[in-house]
Amino acid sequence: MLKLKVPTMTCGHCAGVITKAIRSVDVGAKVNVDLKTQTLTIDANSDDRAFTQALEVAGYPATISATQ
Ligand SMILES: [Cu+2]
Repeated sequence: MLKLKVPTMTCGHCAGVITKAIRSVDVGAKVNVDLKTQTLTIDANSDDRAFTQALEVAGYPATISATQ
């Protein structure tokens, strides 16, 4: 499980774009968005960097707050 902090994620539109970006890396990824804490939780088998890179490209730079 990967937990990301995405400071620019502020609304449902952002959440949709971000979810799409994550699924473009791993179509089977389980994505959970918490807008209140601007936190993204990803349950997938792909490389963490692949997700942060996809988010960067989508315009939502993220920082890794936890891996497990
Ligand atoms: Cu938004």
